[in-house]
Amino acid sequence: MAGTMTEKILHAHLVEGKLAPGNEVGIRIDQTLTQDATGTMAHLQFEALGLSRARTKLSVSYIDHNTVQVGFENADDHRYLQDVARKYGIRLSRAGNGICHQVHLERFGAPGKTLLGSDSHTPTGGALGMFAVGAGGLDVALAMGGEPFYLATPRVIGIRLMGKLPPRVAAKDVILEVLRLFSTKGNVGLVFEYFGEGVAGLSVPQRGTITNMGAECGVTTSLFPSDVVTRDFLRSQGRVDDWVELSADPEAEYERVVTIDLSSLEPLAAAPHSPGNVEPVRELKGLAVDQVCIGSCTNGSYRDIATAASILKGKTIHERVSLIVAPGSRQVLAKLAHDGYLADLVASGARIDECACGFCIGNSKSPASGARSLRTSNRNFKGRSGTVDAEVYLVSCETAAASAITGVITDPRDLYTTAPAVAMPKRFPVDDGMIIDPADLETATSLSIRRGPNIGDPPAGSPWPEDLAGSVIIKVGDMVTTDHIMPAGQRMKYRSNIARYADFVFEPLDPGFPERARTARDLGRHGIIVAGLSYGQGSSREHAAMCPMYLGIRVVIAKSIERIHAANLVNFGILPAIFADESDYDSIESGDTIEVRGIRSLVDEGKEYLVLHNATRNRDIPVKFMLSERERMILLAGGALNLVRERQRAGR
Ligand code: MIC
Ligand code: SF4
Repeated sequence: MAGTMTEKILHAHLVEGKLAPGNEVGIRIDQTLTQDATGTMAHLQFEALGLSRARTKLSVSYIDHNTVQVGFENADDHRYLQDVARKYGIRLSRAGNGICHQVHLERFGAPGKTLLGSDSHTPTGGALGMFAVGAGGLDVALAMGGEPFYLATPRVIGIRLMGKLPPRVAAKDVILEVLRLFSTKGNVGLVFEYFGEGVAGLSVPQRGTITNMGAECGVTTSLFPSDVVTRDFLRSQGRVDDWVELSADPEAEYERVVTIDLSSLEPLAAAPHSPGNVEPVRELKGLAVDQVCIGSCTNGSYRDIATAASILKGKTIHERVSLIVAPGSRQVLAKLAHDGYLADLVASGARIDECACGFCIGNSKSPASGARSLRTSNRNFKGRSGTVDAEVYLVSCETAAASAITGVITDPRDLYTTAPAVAMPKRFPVDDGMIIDPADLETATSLSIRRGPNIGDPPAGSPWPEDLAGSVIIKVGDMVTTDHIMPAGQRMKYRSNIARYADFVFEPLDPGFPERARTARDLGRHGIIVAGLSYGQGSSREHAAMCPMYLGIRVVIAKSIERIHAANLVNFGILPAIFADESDYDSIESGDTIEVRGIRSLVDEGKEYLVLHNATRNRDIPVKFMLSERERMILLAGGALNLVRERQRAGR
């Protein structure tokens, strides 16, 4: 049968269920990746499984997020991750080696393989034709333990690329165009597959920019075919043996095909405060710029930074602008230094930052109050930069560098006429000296693991009650992201200390939430969160479910919930319920008392609807939830870890 790339890869990795759109299937995971901010908890959960070794073909633990190290907490996490990796057969990419997605593309990703990562931008790997998916840390821990990864069979959208990008128009503008077409909501359960004659003109890093930011549309993943461009990239990394050719069959059936003519694109920007808020740069021209940040997993490749450097060459940045440049990996930095681009950047006045997430996650380089910051990263949610009233615009490296020179938002086509030609190197300086190999099995058994005082056990959930006696603790609006639920930035150092991190749940929206939730919990009430459309978009951080669980939350009722977050809620014993009638959102308020008799039995029986009784307003509110049998069991056990342990005790 003619198939899409998604069908081919899923078919080759299927271990449970039947591939049919929407149907839950279990797939074998070849590779996993974790990063330190989600990875410490993921590895604590992996340890809780009681295995002696990771069971994947390849698992890599990256240290790239929390590298600011104010206080001992981050360094303690790094040391813990290093010890755990050595003992359990996991490779460890040390702090300084680069951002997980960039390094994984360079050193490990391979066409046709499955990759599960505890980071929402794991789909970057789709640039190499791999099926790369982001998930919560617990799902990654289970995959490391050899368990299948479960997902609803995605529906595949074909994106046909025609033509060639005009000079000074970038891959970033392609994905911003995709975001303009698809927006950041309503794309749950979809995969984007790129095909068409325009694909051949895009290098692997350019493809990576596009697959990376598919995450902002909320799709499960995005894929490019594996072609000669892929082969040449792998060859330049000394890994040509990892190449296989892979593409969709010509007669493959897509749910829908959208055509983008690359030659008709122009520089675009995502204006504050959503990646979906896309406008042409020419319409923003002249707005004063205070900060420019170039780098991140979206635009941290050699090609990206070298392009910016060639625009900046021989110029000094505008006196209003602070320019930060963070190369995506140590390999990128080494190559920039070798080819002279680093010197051009330094001469222009750029502040060279570590090869890490840095500015992107808001734990450093926050802009001034009310400042306008142009960034080449992928998210501009309000406050994510670390400054609540900053205005962040997401742009290409070309637009960022041009604007750093002029001090105002600048269409790069107005600043320079000849496009800087950065050729893809035939050979990158390959040096895996900052990747630590695990110990052999025999040595591993005697190794101990050092844990700092900030590292606590994963919290245990309690089994579901028969009757729900609930209180609405908060009601939020549309498009509430996991950055709003569980802020990163300076709070991120508590990722491995749930009792402390829970003090900051909903901090950007309502700092009183944790206390109200605790009070309700201590009175024996079940906490409820009410939300609008697309709840939980953005980061994969499972803490946005784990910490609410810790505070006694049992149900989220929303107009819609994003894929990774919905899976995380189930993993931590929280029911993700959807209003059967969206207008009921208006008949429930914070503080309302919600009751359901026999809710446990209803879920257990496989019901997909239930009626919540709002006792405060004497109204019934029907909600629906689509849970597989596996998910129902997880929920009733009070979380996935409880279920796995129950099974282990029962010897299953
Ligand atoms: C992000 O870009 O929001 C992060 C930080 O990389 C997260 C992971 C995390 O919260 O640790 C993500 O994208 O999943
Ligand atoms: Fe790191 Fe930013 Fe990429 Fe997240 S989006 S992995 S914080 S660079």
